Amino acid sequence: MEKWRISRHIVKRSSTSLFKSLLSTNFEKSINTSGSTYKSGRNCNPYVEHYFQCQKRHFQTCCHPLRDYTGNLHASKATNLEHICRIQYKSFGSVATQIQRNPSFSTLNSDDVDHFKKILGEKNVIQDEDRLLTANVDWMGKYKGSSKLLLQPRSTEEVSQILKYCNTRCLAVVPQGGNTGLVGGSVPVFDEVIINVGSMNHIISFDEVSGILVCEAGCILENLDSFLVNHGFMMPLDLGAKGSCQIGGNVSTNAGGLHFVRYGSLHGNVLGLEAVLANGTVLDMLGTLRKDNTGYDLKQLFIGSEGSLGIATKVSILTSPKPSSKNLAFLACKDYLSCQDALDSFTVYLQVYMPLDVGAKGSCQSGEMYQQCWRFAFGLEAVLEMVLCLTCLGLCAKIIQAMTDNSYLSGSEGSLDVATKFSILTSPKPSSKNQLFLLVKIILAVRFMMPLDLGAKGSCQIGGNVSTNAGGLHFVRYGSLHGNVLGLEAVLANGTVLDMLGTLRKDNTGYDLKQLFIGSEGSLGIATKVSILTSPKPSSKNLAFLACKDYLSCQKLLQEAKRKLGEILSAFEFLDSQSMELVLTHLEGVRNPLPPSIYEFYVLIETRGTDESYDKEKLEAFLLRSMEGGLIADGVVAQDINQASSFWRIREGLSEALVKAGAVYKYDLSLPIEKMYSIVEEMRLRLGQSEKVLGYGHLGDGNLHLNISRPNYDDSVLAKIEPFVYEWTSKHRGSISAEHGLGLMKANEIHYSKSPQTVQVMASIKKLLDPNGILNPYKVLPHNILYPEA
Ligand code: FAD
Ligand code: 2HG
Ligand code: ZN
Repeated sequence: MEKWRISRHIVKRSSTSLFKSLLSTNFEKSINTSGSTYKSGRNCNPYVEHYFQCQKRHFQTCCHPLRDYTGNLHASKATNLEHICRIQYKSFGSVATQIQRNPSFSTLNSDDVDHFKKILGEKNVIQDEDRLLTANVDWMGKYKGSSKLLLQPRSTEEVSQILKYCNTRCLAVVPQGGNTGLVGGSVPVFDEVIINVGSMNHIISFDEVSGILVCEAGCILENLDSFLVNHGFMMPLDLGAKGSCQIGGNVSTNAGGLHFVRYGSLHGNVLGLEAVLANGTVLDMLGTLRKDNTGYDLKQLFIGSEGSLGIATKVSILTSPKPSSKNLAFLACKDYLSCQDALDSFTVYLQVYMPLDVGAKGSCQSGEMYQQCWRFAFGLEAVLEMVLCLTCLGLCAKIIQAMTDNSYLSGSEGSLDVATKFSILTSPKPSSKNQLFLLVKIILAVRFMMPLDLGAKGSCQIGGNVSTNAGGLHFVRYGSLHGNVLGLEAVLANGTVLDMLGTLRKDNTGYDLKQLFIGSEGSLGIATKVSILTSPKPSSKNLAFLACKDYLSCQKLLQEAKRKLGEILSAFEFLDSQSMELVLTHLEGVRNPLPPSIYEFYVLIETRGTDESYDKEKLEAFLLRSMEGGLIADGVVAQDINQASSFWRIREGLSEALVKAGAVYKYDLSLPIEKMYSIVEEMRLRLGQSEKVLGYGHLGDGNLHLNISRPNYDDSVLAKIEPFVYEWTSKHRGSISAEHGLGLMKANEIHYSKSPQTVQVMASIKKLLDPNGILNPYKVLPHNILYPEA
């Protein structure tokens, strides 16, 4: 008999019966028919409600007595100073003796200080001893430098001027954020000039439709989260130091935090970055697009580079809608093996019987207790993840097919199947390695799936997917390959094999070089092995095929779907009437699901979850409300897998239909969602009635596929399309290649989406890795940069 403690009630029963009992009594769902709130659980606990209203956690550990260098030292200064010096002497002395100050660095002089005062003004050039002491010592009081100068720039331009000067004077610098780092990275080792961007703490913009936040690097994480709460969003990142750490510091250390298991790595969530290089060059990579495949994703190199490649000055980040329900369980186990077993069965239980977001509801009775539980950071969902190492790239198509579940639940896959899965997974632990292997294989076959799915899945290879950073149909749910590829093996132009084939979910040891290869289109090396994080296979899927009267309704529907369907929303695709007509004309066997009329727009909404009735209820409630609100003109929900496949065929078959129709001018654009369809309309006006202009794509990702279909290619038509389409996209801060890459077609157009400085750095990287330019020549980079003498 196990002892289970749930809040103040002590319940004694076996784990299985507890699960059953929770299932039957505690986790009943109820839909508030009067409107918007969905409640789930034992009861609506006032403490929990209070918690949601007043969420600030009080982490005493955040308030280091010495950290506030912008203000005065606290009263206990003397005691703390002693403490720090003592620790410093004990712990750091031995390390310091092993490091010699680089003699080529200059020593700060009064002319330098005067110069900085000219750039920053007197008050942002700090020489005050107390404030310097705080900035010289790390959060643990373990590492202490002896810098004589702290600089507080207020803009990117000031950071650039500082670095330009330091570079020419050969003055070493240390970038510093909230100084909460735990590896001695944020403080000087000797007399480096400290540059703290804490004064750059403005929110630049926030888009409530996409959830994209753009801010300066000195913003404190907790402040950003508080700002977002008022808009119904939250930061994807949460960590104990949030009251002090800065977003620039988070990005530079590629911080993981407490919700990594759910929201993933900053490599997936950071959409853009502005960074200043050592020589003062400002690299503007501050895109706000969910998808942008125009060349090397350089910002990825800076994520986790710990201030050694440049100073992050601005960040754009994808935030998440704030969940309306949260639960937390705090459990006791007698030994580590029990922890693993408990995790196994609990995970299976949660996955099979529970929608993910109702987790361990009922276990946590008060906001205070919730906070206490979190201190132990017990990652219940961790075992939901399974790393699949695909060593044979050619197998991708088959693996994607094998792993992509085709079962749309409509009664065809019932409780028997669920029960079977449950019994497989709760079988006693296998005693030999072989059995374990077998079990893992079963789990892979039954429970996991590729995060990527695209129309070309029958032919494309995983190496190609990674090299093009393919997006696909479920990007909205599973995110970018930058977040899902855990490891890569690549062969460089000179034959060197780069083994970056880790299978770790987290690895912050240096520059994440594999990120450079993701989306580099074969121009930096040949990908030979990939390890990829796969997702638990959903046991329930639903698909709705809807008609909307105008583009505005599609946008509003997306906004509502993100809010109301939350974590189960797995695809939001759209096509216009011209696209529908083309598919109906050129693809055999395709029928209009909503006859007899053709509507202006069609939207496909797919949900994926773990609880059939819950997911269905959620989708139906959402559809009903949207219909009543006039966002949906007509619609149908797939009743079985055949119907679902026939709906998907319409969307996925568009590329094929276009090829069958004749010549096609193809553009793959990322644009702010509200602007996305305007380019289609403008193109129609520009080309006139005789040309077929089609708009479709991944609305959920802000990714438009603009296609001009005609019987034959004609240069005079092309001249009307290009460069107009690129100029228009650039003017609206879009990307000229959202997910297909640049290839040969757009190599010379890269400047529409990347700054000249960024293209230069890309060219330097290309030269470093492929000095003779033998890999995929004439692609990706502009010809005048690759072959200046030609
Ligand atoms: P290839 O086409 O063979 O190569 C693409 C690029 O990657 C080339 O530059 C090549 O040199 C390089 N490359 C290939 N393999 C390697 C390797 N092992 N190492 C280094 N470089 C390599 N794309 C999307 O993003 N989303 C979609 O939804 C989508 N749907 C599609 C639907 C259809 C019907 C079709 C025909 C295409 C679609 N695509 C889509 C485009 C295409 O399928 C993707 O770009 C895919 O990722 C390419 O993979 P591949 O194996 O076919 O690569
Ligand atoms: C898709 O989303 C593919 O279907 C292909 O990316 C897009 O052919 C196209 O324009
Ligand atoms: Zn696409």
